[in-house]
Amino acid sequence: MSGMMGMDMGDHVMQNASGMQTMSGMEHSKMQGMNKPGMNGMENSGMNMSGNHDPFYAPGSGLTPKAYNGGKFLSYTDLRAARPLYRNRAASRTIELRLTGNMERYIWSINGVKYEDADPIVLNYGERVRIRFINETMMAHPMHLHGMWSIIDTGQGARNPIKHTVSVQPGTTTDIEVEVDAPGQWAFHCHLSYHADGGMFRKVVVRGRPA
Ligand SMILES: [Cu+2]
Repeated sequence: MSGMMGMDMGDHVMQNASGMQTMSGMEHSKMQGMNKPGMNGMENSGMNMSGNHDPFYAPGSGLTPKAYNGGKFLSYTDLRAARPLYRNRAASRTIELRLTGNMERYIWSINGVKYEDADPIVLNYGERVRIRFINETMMAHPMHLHGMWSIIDTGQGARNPIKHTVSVQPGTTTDIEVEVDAPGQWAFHCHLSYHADGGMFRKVVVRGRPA
């Protein structure tokens, strides 16, 4: 993995994958424009102001699909809820989930901890939380939270798209929000079965219930 990471993603992400460096939330939010070699110089400036970069794919990674024959490649930025499912409100907190692993050793985890060693993620009934996926690996991870909807933040407020499973592309950061409206215990995992089985899996416990 270190070879691939060094080639395609640069030291910035590699350091994080090894757990040697902790970044602030603000720095994380800037990661999507910073994680390839050659981004340290002039070309970095204005990356997100150019208007034609899709934030759900790492710029310059070579991993953004292209549409041919005059077609348009669609992404989450093209989705829009037909009608709002929830009222639009701010999340009360952010839970950061780094999608971590090692492709050579085929180890998969969240925040560097595999399922069997991890504590459950505790949510409170009635709250709205933001979940920030930071994909530090070179694979896409389709993350599936059972029991509740994943609202992808594409900047459309109440019209943000609502999904069961959210694919987080390599080297990118993707924010979702969750209206915690389902008491009980839920699975939360990468939907590649061999990743889930390897440890990219969490139990979510929703405390409380409707009054
Ligand atoms: Cu995965």
